[in-house]
Amino acid sequence: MTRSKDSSTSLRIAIQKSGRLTDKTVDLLHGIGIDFDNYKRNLMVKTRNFDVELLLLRDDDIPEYVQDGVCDLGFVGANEIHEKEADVTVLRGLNYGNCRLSLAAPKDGSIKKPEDFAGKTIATSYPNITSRFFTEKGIDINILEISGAVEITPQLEVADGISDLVSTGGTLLANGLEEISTILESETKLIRTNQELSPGKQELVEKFLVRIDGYQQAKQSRYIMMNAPKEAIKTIREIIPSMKSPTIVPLAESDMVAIHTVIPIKRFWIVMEELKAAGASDIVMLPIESMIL
Ligand code: PRT
Ligand code: ZN
Repeated sequence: MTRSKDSSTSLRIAIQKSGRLTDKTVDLLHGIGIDFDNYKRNLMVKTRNFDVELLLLRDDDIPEYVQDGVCDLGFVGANEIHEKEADVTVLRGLNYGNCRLSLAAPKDGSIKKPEDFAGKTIATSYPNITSRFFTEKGIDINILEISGAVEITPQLEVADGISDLVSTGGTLLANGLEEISTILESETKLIRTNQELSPGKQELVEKFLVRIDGYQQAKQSRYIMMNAPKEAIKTIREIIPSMKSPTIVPLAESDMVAIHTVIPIKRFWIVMEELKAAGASDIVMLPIESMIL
């Protein structure tokens, strides 16, 4: 289904129509200033302020649509990219939709490691990834390919174990299964077609990436403000690994200053106690919309 080259000038982006990735992908697109609505009712949506059209698809179909150039970019889980063995380029990992494809078996059974699956039947919606895993280990298994409710197959005695996506592990637990081994770690990826893009489209891809990077960077950072005695500035600057030099503003009380800076969110919780010990007070942390470095 390869699209004839450059049949449109808009960048065509595939996203999941309705599922676990949809809300976060839509939030991300809105977050980088791409406006659209009615995506729940339509299969194709034009955006208002960026030369992009969105194609709303089942996640399973996204790798192939991007591979074939029907869509230029796509947002989809690494699990689907690997399962479809899609010939695409991963541009960014997006750190949502995180999960893992794992082998699991009945808790009270005899299967405790991958080798114990030899000669057994594994139910899965990921036959390719699962077969490759066992082939690489030289272990013969039988695959039962099913599209849903994989976790109940051992209870129904149609499979000895399963290979399925896990995030919290609650579903395995509820079905009397235990995780044996992780086959693949997954997150949502932004993928690009390997078909040639026109210079105009390539430029749009680059602009899109700048926005995504700004958004990602902002999500991981916080703007923090605090008051501190002047003599604590040196110590506080050593504690805060700020982006550039922090902003220091004098306060009405002549021996006090306000210090403003940007800090990785993970770091904030580590250094907060140190900041207080150094004399900082009234520490305020604010989310950042976007950050273009
Ligand atoms: O209709 P369409 O084909 O588009 O959607 P879908 O039903 O095939 O997929 P969907 O929306 O369920 O998942 C979309 C993507 O989300 C997956 O391809 C993964 O990349 C990602 N993802 C992240 C997950 C999970 N976490 C997840 N936990 N996909 C599925 N699950 C299921 C899993 O299959 C199992 O049934 O959740 C259950 C386990 O969850 P825990 O939390 O109990 O471990
Ligand atoms: Zn699917």
